[in-house]
Amino acid sequence: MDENNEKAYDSSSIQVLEGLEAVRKRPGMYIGTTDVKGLHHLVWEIVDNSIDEALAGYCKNIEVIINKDNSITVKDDGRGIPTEIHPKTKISTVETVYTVLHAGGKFGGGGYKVSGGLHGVGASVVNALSKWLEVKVYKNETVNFIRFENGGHTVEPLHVIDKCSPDRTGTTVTFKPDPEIFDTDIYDYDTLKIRLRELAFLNRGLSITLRDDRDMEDTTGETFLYEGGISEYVRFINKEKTPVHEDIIHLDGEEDGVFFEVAMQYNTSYNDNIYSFVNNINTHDGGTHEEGVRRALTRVINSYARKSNILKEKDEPLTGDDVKEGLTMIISCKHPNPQFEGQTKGRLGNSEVRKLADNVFSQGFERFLLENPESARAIVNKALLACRARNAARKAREITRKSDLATTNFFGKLSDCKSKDPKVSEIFIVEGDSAGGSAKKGRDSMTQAILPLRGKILNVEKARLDRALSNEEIRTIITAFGTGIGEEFDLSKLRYDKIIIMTDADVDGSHIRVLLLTLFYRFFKPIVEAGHVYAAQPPLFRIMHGKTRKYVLNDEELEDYLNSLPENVRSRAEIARMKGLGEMDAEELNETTMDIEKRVLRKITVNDCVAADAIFEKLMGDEVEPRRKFIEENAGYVQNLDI
Ligand code: 1YM
Repeated sequence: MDENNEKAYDSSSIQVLEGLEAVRKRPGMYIGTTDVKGLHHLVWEIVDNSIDEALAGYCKNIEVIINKDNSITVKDDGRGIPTEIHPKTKISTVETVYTVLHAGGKFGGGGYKVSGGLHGVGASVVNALSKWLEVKVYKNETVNFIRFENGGHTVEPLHVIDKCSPDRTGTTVTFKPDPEIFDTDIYDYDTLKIRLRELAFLNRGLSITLRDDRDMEDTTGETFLYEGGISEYVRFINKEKTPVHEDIIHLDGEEDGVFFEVAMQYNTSYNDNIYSFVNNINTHDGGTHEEGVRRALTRVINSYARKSNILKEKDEPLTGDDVKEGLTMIISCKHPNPQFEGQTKGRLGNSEVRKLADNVFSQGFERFLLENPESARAIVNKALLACRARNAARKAREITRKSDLATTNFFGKLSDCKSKDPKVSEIFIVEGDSAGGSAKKGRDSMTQAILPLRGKILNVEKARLDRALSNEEIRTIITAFGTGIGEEFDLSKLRYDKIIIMTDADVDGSHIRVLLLTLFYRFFKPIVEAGHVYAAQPPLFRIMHGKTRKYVLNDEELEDYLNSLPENVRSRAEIARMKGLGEMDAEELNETTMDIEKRVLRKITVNDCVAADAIFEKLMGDEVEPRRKFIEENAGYVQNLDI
C-alpha cells in the first residue's frame, strides 16, 4: 500500500465512525424511536436484507431466533454478503455494508431493492445501535466471520473460521441492541411473529421460521410458509367469518418492472378489512394502487349488476362504500422506485400504478363474475343490501337530527356542563343510575358532564348504522358528542375534549365497556385516534389510618402502600374493598375518580378497541361455537350478558 492509499483509508475509516456516531447521537432520525418499537425495528432492518435476497430469487429460507440474552439471530440461505475487498473503502464488502452509513445495496450490482426499510443503510444503523454484532458469511466453501462492538467498532475484521460444503451459502447475523440506547431490551414474541407471518404471506413460497430460545419449551419454533401467498392471508383473516362466496379471488399483473396483485373475498359482516402494501410495507393511507382497485371494483360491480338486471334502471348506482361492505382484501405492489407520500409516508404516490391496478383488477374481476355466476350474484346482492341500509340510515339520521336536543328526553339523561368550550369540557359515561346520581353530585358542573346509561347498548357488530341509530342510548351518545355520524361525521364539532368511560371493575362493567369501545371503533374511530377517549380507574381499596384516607387501584399498590407505612400504623390500618361506583358517595367518587388533580385515567387506543372488537366478535358474531364455549367457560359469574 503506498502512502496515498494509506491516507485515503485512514480518512475514510474516520468518516465511517463519524457516520455511525451520528446514528447513535440521533437514533430517532434513523429508526423512529428508542422504545420497544425501535428495538424491534432493528430486527426488521436485518430481515429486510434477507427478504431482498429472496426477492432477487436467491434465498428460500429465513430464520429468526430470539436468544436467551435477548440478542437476535437472523439467518438466510442466500448468496451471502460479498466478502471481497471493496474498491472504494479498501475493506471487505461485508465490513463496508455494516459500517458505512450510505452503503446501499448496489455494491454487488444488478437487481433492485424492493423490500421496506432504510434502503440498504439498515445494516450499518443496526450495527451503530448494537452493543455487539457478528456476521457469518457462508460462501465459496468457507465460513467468514466478522465482529463489531460498542456501536460498530470492528474488533475482528473479516477472516475465515471454518470450511463448509460447496452448496452451503448464506448470511447469519447476530446482534445485541445497546442498552444505553434503548429504553428496554426485551423482545416481544408476538410482535415478531405477527410481522414475520405477514412477510411470509406477502412473499409466497418463502419460508420464515421464528424460534424463542428464552422459552425452554420452544425447541422447533414456528414456520410460516404460504404457497398461496396473499390468498392465504385473506383466508386467514376470514377464518372466523362466514364467506359470501367460496373462492378467494386472486389477480396479478406486471408492467415495466412493477408487479401488482390483489386477493379478496366477501364475508357476511358489515365491516371491511382492506390492507395494502408496497414492497412489503403497509400503506395505511392507501395511495394509487388502492385507488385503482377501488375505482375498478365499484365500476365492475355496477356494470355487472346492471347487465344482469339485479340493479334496475331506476335504481341509483352502488357506491364505493356499498361494494366494500364485508370485503376482505389484500393489495400488494412491488415497485422498483416507490414514491411514499404524506406525513407518515403511508401513501403510494406513483401515478402509473393507478392504471395498472385498475386494468389488472377490472379485467380479472369481470372475468371472475362471468365465470362464477353464483358467486357474482351473492356479491352483488351483498352490495345491494348495503346500499339499502345506507339509505335507511340516512333517513334515520334525518329523524335523529330533527328530534335531537329539544324533542327527545335528551336533557333528562345528560347533565351537561356549563362551559361550552370543548377544550375544557369532559363527559363521563356512567354505568347505571345510582352511580350516575353520585357522579352528578360529585362533579365539577362547570366542566364535567354526566351521561348515565340505563338500557343495554345495542350490539353493533350485528347492526348496521340504520339499526344503531334506532337505539335510544346510541342516539343520546351521538347527540351529546355533537359530531354527527357516518358521512356527516365532523371531528371538529366534538363538544368534549375527554370522553371518559366510568364502569365498575366487574363482569357487567367490562361488558358495557366492550360495547362502548366497539361502538366508538365502528362509528367514531377518529375520536379514538385523536386520543379523546379514556377509561376512569375507580379504586379497589380504601385504607384508613388516623385522619388519613388513601385509595389504591389494585392489590399491588395496596401492598406497596402498606409496606411504606411504619409497623405500628400498618397494624392499625383499616382496609376496605370498594364495592362499586354505585356505592361510593358523591364526595368519595369525586376524590377518587373524577377530580382532575387526583384521578387516574387510562387513555384508550385504537388497539384497545381492536381487542374489544375481537372479544365482541367472539361473543356476538355469527359463529355460535366460540360463543357457546365462552359462556360455558364463564357460566356462573356472567350475568345479564346480552347475547
Ligand atoms: C441476515 C441478513 O444480509 N443477506 C444478504 C445480504 C446481501 C446479499 C445476500 C447480496 C446482495 C447482492 C449480491 C447484491 C447484501 N449484499 C450487499 C452488498 N442477511 C443478509 N444476502 N450478493 C449478495 O445486492 O447484488 C448488501 S446486503 F452491498 F454487499 F452487495
